[in-house]
Amino acid sequence: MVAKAAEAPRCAALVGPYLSGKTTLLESLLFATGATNRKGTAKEGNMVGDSSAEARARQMGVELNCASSEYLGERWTFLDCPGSVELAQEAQNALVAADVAVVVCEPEISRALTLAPLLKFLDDRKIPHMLFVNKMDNSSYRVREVLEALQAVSSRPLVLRQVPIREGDAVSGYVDLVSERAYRYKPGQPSDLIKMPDDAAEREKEARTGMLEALADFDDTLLEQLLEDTIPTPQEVYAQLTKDLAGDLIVPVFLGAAERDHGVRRLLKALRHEVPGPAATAKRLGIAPAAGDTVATIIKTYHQPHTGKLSLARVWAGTLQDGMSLGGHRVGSVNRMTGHELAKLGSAGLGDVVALGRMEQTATGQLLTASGKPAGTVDMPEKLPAVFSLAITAINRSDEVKLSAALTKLVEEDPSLSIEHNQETHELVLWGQGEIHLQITIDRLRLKYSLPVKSHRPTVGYKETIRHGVRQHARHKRQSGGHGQFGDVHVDIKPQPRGLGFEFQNEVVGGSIPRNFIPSVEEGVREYLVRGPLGFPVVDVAVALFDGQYHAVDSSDMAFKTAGRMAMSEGMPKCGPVLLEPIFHVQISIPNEFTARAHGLISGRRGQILGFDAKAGWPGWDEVSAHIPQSELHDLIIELRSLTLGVGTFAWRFDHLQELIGRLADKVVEQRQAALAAG
Ligand SMILES: Nc1nc2c(ncn2[C@@H]2O[C@H](COP(=O)(O)OP(=O)(O)OP(=O)(O)O)[C@@H](O)[C@H]2O)c(=O)[nH]1
Ligand SMILES: [Mg+2]
Repeated sequence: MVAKAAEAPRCAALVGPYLSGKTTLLESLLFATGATNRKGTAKEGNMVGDSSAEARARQMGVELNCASSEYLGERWTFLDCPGSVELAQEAQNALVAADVAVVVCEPEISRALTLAPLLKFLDDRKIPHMLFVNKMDNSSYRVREVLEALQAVSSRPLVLRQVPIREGDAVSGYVDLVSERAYRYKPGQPSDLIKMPDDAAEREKEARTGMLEALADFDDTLLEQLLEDTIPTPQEVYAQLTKDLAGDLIVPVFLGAAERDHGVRRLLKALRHEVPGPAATAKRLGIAPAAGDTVATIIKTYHQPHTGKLSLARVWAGTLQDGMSLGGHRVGSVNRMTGHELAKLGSAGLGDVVALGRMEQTATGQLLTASGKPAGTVDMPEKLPAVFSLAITAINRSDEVKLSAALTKLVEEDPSLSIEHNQETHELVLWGQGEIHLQITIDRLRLKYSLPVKSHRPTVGYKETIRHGVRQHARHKRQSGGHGQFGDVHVDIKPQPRGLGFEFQNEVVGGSIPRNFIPSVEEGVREYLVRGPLGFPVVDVAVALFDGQYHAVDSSDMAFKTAGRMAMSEGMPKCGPVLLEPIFHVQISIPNEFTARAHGLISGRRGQILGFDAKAGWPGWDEVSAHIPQSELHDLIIELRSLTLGVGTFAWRFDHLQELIGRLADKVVEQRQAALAAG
């Protein structure tokens, strides 16, 4: 074979479902390429990835781990992404900058569906990707069955590249379907070439034919060769595989066990020979650098206690250097990142993934150039809509200002997190992708920023209104020393149709109250409405001021405001106050095998199903729309995920307020009264 010219540094994102073995695979890749000389394990908590306290405590990936290594003279950056559905934004952002995605999954038929959203994301964006079926050391299924289950969730043909060699129950090696060579795994070392075992030969032939037929669908020459029974050369097959991967026409499938280093060197070889380089990726993304310009995208922002802000960037053109200006801001430093460790590089070029120090003004998703001229736009994944929330309060009151600053940093690191200062409930609410997502955030506040917080379920936005009206008279009169206070009002309080809000009308005739005092009456009325007889903000009420009296000396704005408020607090309890609960429009999205369960979930939460339909662009998925009370939404995502292998999700918006009566309403009012009494 002709020696191949070294490629520019390439980047592979390791993605896939929760706990499929991505971080273990990274550990094995770093070991196999000589970047480390000792392998850590998930159990011991000493892998290069997952080094933060939050990750160790949970034995799961909580953020993007970046590490780089050299394999046969070529530089690779691996972006090990967390697999939890609650941290999907992290993986999506990383995938945009990668030349290839290695989708790590388990040989477990019942969980194949968990790959569906990820594979769809990759295919929608035509990101070249391969599957690495991990944990083959511990599988009770045949590869063919696993492949069938996986094919059901992939819109692109899966092309098996290896068949396993089994000795007893254990997988001891593999046959490569292009070279038709058999290998026996050797822990920590390259596999041994062995003679093709007899019992593998037949499976090999059949699988190889399947592979060639899949490729022939995209190449007429290969199709002719197959029809004429001509055997294509390995070079021809590799060339076709490379072309089809780059175009996201096929998904090659490799087998292995990262924990035992099985299949990891084979995977590395495929990466080396078949993955497109950064120039091709830039072109796919629509990045068009001006001649001589330096162009980079920010794929992740970190705030580290010792190093400050770090912007992880992929270079698409030119050279990045310490101290230069990028996007109008000074690059503090150019570093290589390995887990949480940084090494000063000074400069980086096409394809490199580097951590840029102290670029305070830059944000994840930005495409920056040295010249400041645009180089196209990178279509970053949309911010994932929030589906879970918690209200938080600093345990130490004096921490409140610091808390705001820390949360700003956490949101910069994690775009799927957001903060709301709720004006009505006066709560500070964290919004995110699930309970684990927010607990990780709360851990970070405590561990990274020394800010312990308490969290609780956010208050539901109950309101109240009235059923019927009343005419109410109120007089505020006080005689104390010099100036007295005098205000006298007659108001007509009436319910309004739902959604019309509050209305104030001045119907005073003949000057029984001078004009200039009228706004004060309205002010007093509005002040009252913040908390009605049941304890909640009052809506959909009309108040008409139709009569009153005043005193030439003692009347004042203050006195009329007080009279207005008094009229309301005396009148409103007589108007049949009733609780209103917020009802949300919710659109649940699930694979259609779970549609019946979604219906059950909705009725179990006092919801009303409005209809369901096939989800546009998602073959095999449904969308169920419903009205569900806000008080039932808090943990909806938790139950929905547990019913749907984690893939179900929903979108929501406020729809309307609806009367709530009976035991549920009594309980809500009781709790509110108790909370108000407790201050
Ligand atoms: N039997 C077996 N177990 C493995 C293998 N690779 C990983 N594991 C185990 O799978 C578990 C998860 O491994 P990780 O590497 O942390 O998985 P991950 O995909 O990075 O997890 P997240 O980042 O949290 O999604 C650990 O208990 C590993 O020991 C393998 O090849 N065989
Ligand atoms: Mg991981």
